[in-house]
Amino acid sequence: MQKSTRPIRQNPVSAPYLKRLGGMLTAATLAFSVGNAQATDWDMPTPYGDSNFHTVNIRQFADDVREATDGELDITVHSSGSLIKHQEIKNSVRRGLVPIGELIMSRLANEDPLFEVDSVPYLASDYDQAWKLWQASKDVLAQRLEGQRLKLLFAVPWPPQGIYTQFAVNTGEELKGVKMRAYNKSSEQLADLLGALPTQVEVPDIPTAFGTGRVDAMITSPSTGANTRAWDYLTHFNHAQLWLPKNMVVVNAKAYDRLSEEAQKALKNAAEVAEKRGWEASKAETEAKIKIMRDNSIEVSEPSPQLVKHLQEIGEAMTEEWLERAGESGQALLDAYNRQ
Ligand code: PCA
Repeated sequence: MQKSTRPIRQNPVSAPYLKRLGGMLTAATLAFSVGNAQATDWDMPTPYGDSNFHTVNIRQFADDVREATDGELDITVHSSGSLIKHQEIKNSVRRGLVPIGELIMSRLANEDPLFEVDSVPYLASDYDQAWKLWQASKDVLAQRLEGQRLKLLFAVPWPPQGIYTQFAVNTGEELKGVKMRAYNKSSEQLADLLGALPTQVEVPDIPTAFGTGRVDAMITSPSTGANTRAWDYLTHFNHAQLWLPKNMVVVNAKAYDRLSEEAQKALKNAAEVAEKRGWEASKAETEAKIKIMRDNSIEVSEPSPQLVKHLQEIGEAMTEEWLERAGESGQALLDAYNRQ
């Protein structure tokens, strides 16, 4: 575990507590009472780094909760998989090892294809469509998580996914045999269908994976490209806009139930605000990070018509294959999306 980023409290008795308790008590009883007040510390792991906009957003979320509860609920964010590795975050929250955590939704694809719906190529590849898909899917996803005693608090998309390479890509054929970094089932499947060689690599491990030659291309957003300094090992970004995968924040239901009603309310309010703020930040992030890449000499291009056609064909095949796996609930979700 890395050192905690929790701010050091100079005085265990914060000003709001003092105000609430009034001047009736002596300092000694005050310290004692506050020690017994229902102050709750929550550790919150996320796989992503400090400079990432998702991490900035959840830190703000933690600050909002702390402020709204007068310190009653104090969430400490642990970034870059430092507390718990990405693959363990969901189960750690489920088992109560940590009360809250953030992870990419599509990581749960293997346990339930519905969690992968936001990563089907070209099903929802701009923010409007992604928002509609989220509206159509959030209740059913929340229900599935509830079955595991998890509460889905909010979700925020990454910018549209594209392809980073060490050469200009004109057709899909050129990606054959390329060692492609992937991060979920869909990116792996897409790479496979292109004839590339997929390898799963978590974001904090990207520079090493390129440095050691384990990969020589990657599927990700302008955001992660810029955060991992893609220009150190790549030259081209194809803004293919394949899909917008979402991160979600989940809470252990028992830990949630143990909170006071006010703290539960504060948590829900802060989640709602964080979701809105996160979607806006994500939109702004796309252009801002593309500019940073250009400034660092990455050649950014739109996909050629041949590449679009190739990727769309793969997308159709993947949608069909996804529907087969997702069955009736998958069809119901797509119908709800199409009605939005
Ligand atoms: N960044 C994360 C998920 C999607 C994205 O844009 C990653 O590359 O793993």
